[in-house]
Amino acid sequence: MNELDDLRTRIARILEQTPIVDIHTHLHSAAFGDVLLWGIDELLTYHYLVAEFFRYRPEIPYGDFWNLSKRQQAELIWNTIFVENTPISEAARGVVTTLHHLGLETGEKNLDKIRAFFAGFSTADYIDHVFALSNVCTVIMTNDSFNPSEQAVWNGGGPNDSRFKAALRLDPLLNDYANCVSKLNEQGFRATAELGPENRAIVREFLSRWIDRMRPVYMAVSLPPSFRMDDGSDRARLIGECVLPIAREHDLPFAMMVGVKKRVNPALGDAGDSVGKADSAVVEGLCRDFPDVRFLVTMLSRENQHELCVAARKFKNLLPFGCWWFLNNPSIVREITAERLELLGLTMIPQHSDARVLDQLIYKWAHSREIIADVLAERYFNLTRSGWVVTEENMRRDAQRILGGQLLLH
Ligand code: FIX
Ligand code: ZN
Repeated sequence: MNELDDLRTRIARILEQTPIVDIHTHLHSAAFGDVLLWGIDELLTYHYLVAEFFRYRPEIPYGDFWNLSKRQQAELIWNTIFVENTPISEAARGVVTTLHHLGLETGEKNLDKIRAFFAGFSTADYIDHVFALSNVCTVIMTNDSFNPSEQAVWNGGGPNDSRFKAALRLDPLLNDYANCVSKLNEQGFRATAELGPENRAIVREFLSRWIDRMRPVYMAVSLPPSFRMDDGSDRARLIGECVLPIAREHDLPFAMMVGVKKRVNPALGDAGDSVGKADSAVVEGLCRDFPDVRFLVTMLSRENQHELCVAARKFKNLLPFGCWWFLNNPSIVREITAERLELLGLTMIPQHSDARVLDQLIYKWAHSREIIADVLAERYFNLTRSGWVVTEENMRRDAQRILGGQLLLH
């Protein structure tokens, strides 16, 4: 085995042994009940696979598919992508990786036999099993303060599972304020459509109230490619005069996920969102104008990645994270991780899973650890060729920094 292969083997083992803090997921603890998705039928009906299914079966009307039960949808997707074709896409391979890591015989094509395996677990036991298999120690949820079922859990004391931490997600408030006013009123906040000084104070109070209740790791919002702060929009005013002052007051990072075009094909539901190149100057402007706020930023367009790295070199309060959504594919994760290490060293968070189904922690982190290990090995190898000594302890420290939450969780 040559030196690079040896390094790759060693760093891969270290990454496997490094407990992951997964900084963006759509997972919820068991306290949230059915909101937590897990098992083979949920894996197969993941919206990534729904989009791919319709490419194999374009003759099926969207409505006919959506009228099927979840089990029937899963059977259709299983037969189409996994039996009649080869599960070669990243989302499809992910299901195979997951079944393999769970110890199932991936040659088994009988879906009911696979279902029987999952039927043997309680939700609580399966959470423990998946966290152990994936070596994820903490997941940060996506929490919607306007969702009645979420409100019930938070009003009842919260997730009561330290592995699940909150993120206060602000999409309805920031991206559709006009339709959010009534929801604010329902919670006792006498907001109105006009964003005058009094109303902005009410929104700040709303944010503080939910921060006190959720104790979130950060506040977050997804933003379109057209996102601007100088367009006089409700969103710009709410971010500049409510969210960022509150972020400063509570010393909370603000996570901006920039570049999503919502529902370009509404018939696909969650699978109907797309991507567009955003203006990274807007991110730079916010980092410049709010130097005492920490910004977590991920951008959806591959074309924005290099600019985001350069922006992070200019602003120490900018922390790039993850290879989001359509970027979470080995060929692109490799490219992005390499340019981040080259431009930012260890001052970035290379990945998050965005898992919507608990079991996805297994494959998303197995696939990402493999790529990150490859790229890190090359960086270490280049150092050793110049006589630098890279010890196991160094590699463990570095892995902890970029994957163990050191950059985010104090
Ligand atoms: O805005 C988001 O958090 C996105 O990650 C989701 O809306 C998206 O559907 C997703 O799960 C991508 O992986
Ligand atoms: Zn997400």
